[in-house]
Amino acid sequence: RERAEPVDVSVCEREPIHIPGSIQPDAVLLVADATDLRILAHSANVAEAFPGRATKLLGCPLDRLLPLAFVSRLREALAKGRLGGDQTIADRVYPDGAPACLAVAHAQAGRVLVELEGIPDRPGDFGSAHPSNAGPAVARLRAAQTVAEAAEATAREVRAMTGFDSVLVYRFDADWNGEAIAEAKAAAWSRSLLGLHFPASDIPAQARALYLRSRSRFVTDRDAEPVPILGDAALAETPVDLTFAQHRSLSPIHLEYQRNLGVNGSMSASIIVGGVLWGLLIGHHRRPLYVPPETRATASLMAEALAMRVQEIEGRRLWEAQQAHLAAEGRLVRRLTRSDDYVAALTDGDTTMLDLFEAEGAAIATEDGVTVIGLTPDPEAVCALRDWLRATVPPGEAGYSTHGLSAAYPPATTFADRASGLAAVFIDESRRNLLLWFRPEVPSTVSWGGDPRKPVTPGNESAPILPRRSFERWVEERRGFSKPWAAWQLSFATSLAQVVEGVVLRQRRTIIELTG
Ligand code: BLA
Repeated sequence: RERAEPVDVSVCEREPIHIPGSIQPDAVLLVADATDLRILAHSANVAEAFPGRATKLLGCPLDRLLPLAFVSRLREALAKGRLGGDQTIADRVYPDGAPACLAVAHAQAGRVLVELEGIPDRPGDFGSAHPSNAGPAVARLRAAQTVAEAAEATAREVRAMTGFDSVLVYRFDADWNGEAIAEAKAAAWSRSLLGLHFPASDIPAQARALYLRSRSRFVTDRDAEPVPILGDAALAETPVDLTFAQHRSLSPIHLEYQRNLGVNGSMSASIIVGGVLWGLLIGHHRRPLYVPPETRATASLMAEALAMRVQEIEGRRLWEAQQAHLAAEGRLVRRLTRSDDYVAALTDGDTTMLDLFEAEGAAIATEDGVTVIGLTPDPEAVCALRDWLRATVPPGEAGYSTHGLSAAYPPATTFADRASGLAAVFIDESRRNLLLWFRPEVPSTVSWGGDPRKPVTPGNESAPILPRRSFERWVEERRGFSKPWAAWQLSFATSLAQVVEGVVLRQRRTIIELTG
């Protein structure tokens, strides 16, 4: 059954996922005041790490529970301001009467959080992790020459290290939709998500913001009961911020999503390129999967290594494209400065405007009319477009660009095959002269993991909305779009227009001198 009115997806963005009030049961959490290191709160399962100490822990100094050496390192790091966010202090601790633990501490919002994770002794059902040396894995990643190869190599290496049934590289687009661009999976799992696109609401804005700060998440068992954090009244006022806690309970709405996907144990590690969340390295397991701390750290490092490789590959490609453009622009500028006819200088000869910006067509509009080269709309249609641009582009803006012209300018529907993409820059302040570049439509199909117009199903009393249940391939035909323009192409176009303006002014001055 479907609801008639659209569901408000912003509900998803309002869930405060950094303060869920609980952790996953793999760990015990102690929360202390960062000034006096007295315990303010702890997870309800505290007896697992400290048998017999479960009561009257509130107010107790941290060093009554944890080794002095650990606490003094902690104090020192705090004093030096070296315990924020993803800076941690870790050590093995051996509490009385309890199994050995790995203790990891970090500070957040005036509190110190110590997560104690039992050194694993788990039923075979959980599958074993296979930590491997990260060195060779990074070397294979470095050998990749394209983003696709790098993503592929990372997925393969991380699956081998962690034992997930499937590891995916998920890449965001400019609108925060995403695509699974690489997949390494167990042959026995027939379901493949490779090449599928997913709507932005599947990973809401606050989650993306959190993932930019905190780099990885692991869920051992989707169905495990979260362990509440207990504390005094002050805790209810300011709940413990778990942004950087490794064992933060994930959003129940997202866990429902995982259920619908058939995923139990999971991982996601942030791939951050140039300060922006570029994508996620995602692990899926059909059963619960415990991934030990060293392997978790290595998998997160692989996401960072991928990010660096992507930055190298994309940076180099960008540099090469810009060098080629600078050379072509240089030739055009030389002709411009030697010519009295700027339109001719840009539209005939060995190098023309068509050598810029991967355009198939270009035009120059002046007071006298338009000159077109390559694949363009008719000159009359370009004149009408010029008038529309003059009227529409806000004053003060240097130009206009789109890769879906007919949505903004319906008459463009008739020439979508020639000009679905438009980049236009004004030459002079009066806007009488302008340069235009066109790109043809690239009809495409986008395969979505479920109908992107219905990202949710109506909820119930406890949850206003729920994730969709179906991830069946849903194919969208996209018409009226060209390949998108890059931001640098627009700024190069603007600077070319400035050069032309200089030349046009010089021509006018010459004419005035000659006639005056
Ligand atoms: C989080 N959603 C996530 C995460 C992923 C996805 C990877 C990160 C958390 C994790 O480590 O598992 C989505 N998983 C995907 C996608 C693929 C995949 C796209 O494997 C494709 C290959 N999600 C919804 C709706 C809501 C929602 C409708 O679909 C809200 C109503 C919420 N998703 C949601 C929230 C989180 C999330 C709140 C944050 C979970 C957390 O970190 O607590």
